[in-house]
Order: sequence, then C-alpha cells, then structure tokens
Amino acid sequence: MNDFLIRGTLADVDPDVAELIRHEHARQLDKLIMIASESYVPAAVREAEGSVFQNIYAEGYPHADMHGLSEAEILDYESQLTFYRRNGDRRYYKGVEYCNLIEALAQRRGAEVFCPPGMTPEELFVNVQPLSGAVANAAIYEALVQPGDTVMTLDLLHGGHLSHGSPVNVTGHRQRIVHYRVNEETELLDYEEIYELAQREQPKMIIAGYTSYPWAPDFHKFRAIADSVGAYLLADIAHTAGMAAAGVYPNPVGVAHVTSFTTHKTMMGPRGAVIITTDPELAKRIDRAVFPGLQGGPNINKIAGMAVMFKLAKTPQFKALQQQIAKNAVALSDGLKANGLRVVHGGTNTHMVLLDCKSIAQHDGVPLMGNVASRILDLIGIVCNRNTIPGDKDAGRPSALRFGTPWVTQRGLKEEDMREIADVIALVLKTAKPYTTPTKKSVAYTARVDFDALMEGVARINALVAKAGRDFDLPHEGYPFVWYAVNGQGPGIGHQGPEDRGRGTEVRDRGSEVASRIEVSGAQAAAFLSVVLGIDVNTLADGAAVTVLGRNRAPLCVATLARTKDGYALDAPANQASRVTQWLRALSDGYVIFDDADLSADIPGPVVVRLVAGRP
Ligand code: DSN
Repeated sequence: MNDFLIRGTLADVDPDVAELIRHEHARQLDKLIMIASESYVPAAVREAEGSVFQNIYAEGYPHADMHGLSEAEILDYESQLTFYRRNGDRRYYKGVEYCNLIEALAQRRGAEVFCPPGMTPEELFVNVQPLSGAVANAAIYEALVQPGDTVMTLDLLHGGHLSHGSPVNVTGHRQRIVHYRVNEETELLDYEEIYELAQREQPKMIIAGYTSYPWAPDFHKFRAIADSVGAYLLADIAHTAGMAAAGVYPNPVGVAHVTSFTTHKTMMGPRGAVIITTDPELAKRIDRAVFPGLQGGPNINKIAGMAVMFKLAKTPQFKALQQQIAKNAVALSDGLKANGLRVVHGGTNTHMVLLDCKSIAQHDGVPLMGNVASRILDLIGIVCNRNTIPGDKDAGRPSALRFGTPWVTQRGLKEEDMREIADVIALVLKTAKPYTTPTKKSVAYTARVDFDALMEGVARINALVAKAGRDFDLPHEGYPFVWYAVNGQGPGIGHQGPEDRGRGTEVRDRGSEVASRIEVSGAQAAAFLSVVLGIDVNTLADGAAVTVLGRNRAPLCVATLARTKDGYALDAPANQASRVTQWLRALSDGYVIFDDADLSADIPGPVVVRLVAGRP
C-alpha cells in the first residue's frame, strides 16, 4: 500500500496492549464487581464509542432548529443534509453533518427517556457533551451561581460528592459551601433540619443526589425548600439515572431546575455525563458553560455511544434489569444484617449498600476499617470500595465499604446469590483480627484473617462467578489474579497459571508419596522462606529437609529445599502442594494470620509462588 494508514488489528499492531486488555476483561468477568458506580457497558455501546466519530472535531452544537425534532425527522438524511447545506449549524468546523445528527439523536432519545408525565420531549433541553460528572457539575455551578453565593450540599463524609463543593474541587473554590448532614440517630435525611439550615444560610443553589447515601431523596420536598429561599435545585442522579429512567427511582426532571447524571453507572453507557433542564434560559447558560466555558471539542464518539445507551434504556429488558438491581441491593442489605453486621443508613432502596466495618471485627480495641476490608474482599473476588460514613472524621480513613449491585445483576445474579455474597463477606471478615502499624505521621489500620475462611470465600465466590453470565469467551491462560486457584484443587474454577495448567490430575493421581515442586522467587524469597520455614535458608544446603510452618507455626508440611536460578524450590508431597502453594501466596499477600500473638510480625515479601510440576 502506498499510504501511511496503519492497518491491522490491535493484536497485530500492539500485542502488548491487546494482552493487557484481555487481562482486564478477564478480571472483569472472573470477579464479582460490586463497585456501585460501575457497570458492564454493552458491546454495542462500546462499538459506537470506538467508531470513526472519534476522528472529528465539532466545537459547538447542532443547529438550534434541530431541537424538538422527532427521531424519524432526525434520521431523514435527505432533508437533514439539505437543511445543513443551506443553514449550517452552530459549530466551528465543517464536516459535521452526521455529527449533528448523532448529537441530535442522543439528545432526543435522552429527552424521551427522562420526559416526566405531563411534559413532552420537546420541553426538555439535553446537553450530552460533558466529559464527566464532575465537569457537568462544574458547568452547572458556572451557569447558575455567582462567586460568593452560598451553595448547600450534603457533607462528603455523609454521602455527598467531591463535585458538590468539596474544598479540594473547583466547585468548592468560588462559592460559600454549607453542608447539610444526615440525622445523627436515624442516619437519614431530615427535611426539617435541611429546611431550617436553608432559612439560616439562604443558599442560591441546593444539591440533592448522592454518591454514597443509599436512599432516594424526596425531590419535591427539596424543591419546596429551594423555592422557600429562592434557590435553584440541582438533582445529581449520577448513580441512579438508570433507575430513574426505568421508574424505580424518582425522576427529578421537571421537579429540579437542573438534573445532571453520568452515563456510565446505572445508565450502562459510555463514560460521560448529561445535563437536563426544562428551562430554556437555563439551557442556554448551561450550554455556554459546557462549551466554550469548560470544554473544547466534544467527544462525538461518546455521544454516539450515548445514543445507543438511550435506545437500550427504553427497552423492557432495561426496566427489568433496574428493578432487579434494586431487589438485589435489598437482598444484600438483608443478608448482611442477618449475619449481624451493621448496614449504614438502615438499608437501601437504590443499588447501593454501605457496610460499617467497625461492626464486623475489633481486636484489642482496634476496629476493622474500610481500606483493609476492601483489599481482603478483592482477594476472594469481590471488588468494592472503601467509603466514609457518618461518624468518620477523615475522608482518608473510611470505616465502611460500599457495594453496588448493577454489574452482578447484569450478569444474572439474583436475591439468593446476594445472600450468599453477604454470607461470604461475613464469613471472611468476621475472622479478621485488626491491628495498627506505625506510619510517618500516625498509624495505618490493617488486619489479618483466617486462611481457611479466606480459601472458603474464594471457592464460594468462584462458584458464583461460574454461574454468572459472560458475554465473551476468553481463553483463560494464566491470568495472574486467579492467584489462589492452583492445579484444579481447592478454590478456583479451573483457571490456572500457565505453569499449573494440565498438571492437576497428573499430580493428584500420583498420590502423596511423590513430590510437586513449588518455586518461590523474587528479591525477598530468602527472607520470606526463612520466616515461613523457621530457619535461615542461607544456612541450608540443597536437599535439606524443611518444614513449612502454618498458623502459629504449627507444622504444615515437610518438604525438600533446592535453589533455582531466581530463588528457591520446595519439593512437597503432591497431595499437599496445592494447599501449601495457596498458603505461601496468602502469606506473601499479607492478609492471613501467621502468628496470633504477633499479628504485625513482618513476613518479608512479596514473593512469586509457582506450582511448577509433579516430580517423580
Ligand atoms: N467515582 C464515583 C463514585 O464511585 O461514586 C463518583 O464520581
């Protein structure tokens, strides 16, 4: 070819990046993702995002006359192209005739999805250009309030969002921010308190809608409070827009002056955001604030993805999904409570559940905290995030976990599965022994759990993963995060490291009198093994008999030590090798109890542990 176009697939052009994407995809399918703000975006949406709309610049907006066109009118190419040639649009570049259509289509579909009863889609003004929720909210601040105005938002520690006026975000820089909080006893929004605060503080804007408060607010009550002081009401339904679209969460459009939401959470669309208002004057101010106020060229490829997303949001399947998401969150909350754990704010009617880790385990007065709890759950295949809750003093030291049910519901899991997840969370985290370690400025909260409970957790979550739907068959060849699954034994759904593959049966069949080789490598290998074997390995010759120590240094298994080119090898009885491998991997990760009397005893690491082969 006599040109400079780069042809070929990603795998041809850059196999390393292609491989990384495969790893990430496998991670997403082989774990239960319970990050409340994430979802699995359908391939159709991703295809639109990856389209050639990526290639163009389109600063500005479609022609104002396109507002209010029906979908059929927008997709009438002949009429639209003649209109474009004669009238142009509100953009700075040519070459945007199809871009106008895709943006108008996304706007129209968005207006139809969020049109409240008694209104028509033509009465909604939909800006689909914000690149993220934070940018959308910054644009709304820019459009609606002046420097020095007061804005009233929920305290970040109680469930508010960074872009609602946190001092570390631009929305906290130019306005005076006052926070309402949840009621101390009920942990619920208290509308009387919010009303009184509004009377005292006279805000120009009030924000309702949250990032970690699990109950739907009453937007009508908020609007009445806003009206009582002449404030704008902004409804930020970033988390819950999909539920609002499906009618399982109140739709604030037409109640709030402005509604914003991200498109990649329960909407299951591209990463971006939307702003909707029913006020034409506010719409103009918002459009100007987004472009040219805060952004340059819009990502038209994302807008194409949003058009597909809004189409999907109108389907019965989407509605059923959102209903199930809400039911699953209630089942998860009930399951955690049934295990004696404290669900913050008393429960949920959204997609989100907050779990107070302090209620799960304490040891010598040290509570279990969110960060370490999230790391431990990640090890067993539950991905969630640490979160602040009322009572926390510091956003950097949250005492809770936040779980969301969108992704697991998309994969077909139901209420009974949520109860199983709750049981597994309780099983593993109840064995935690929290402790602190000193840091430069204060202490870090950490914890260790029981190895057997951890392994049972891995097995039970893997069973749910095996049951969950997948849209894509990936060849599972040694994705390293399936760290505890070895030789087809113990936890795991059969995904093994490349070195482990195909050898499980062989090793098992040989029985206990033959050995399997476990390699331990990495810079810390000698120091690690010296602790785990209870003897300085530098003093040992190849072929020395050693004892792998278990919890509280009880003998776990006898093995033979050898040196390898990058570390050491333990030849252990074949029928114990999987277990020993899992134990060594868990010790290297650092969250299982080795010594009950000295939880913080440092086990050097990390080390790479491979189960290489059966050896005669
Ligand atoms: N990061 C999002 C969340 O997890 O809630 C909000 O921006």
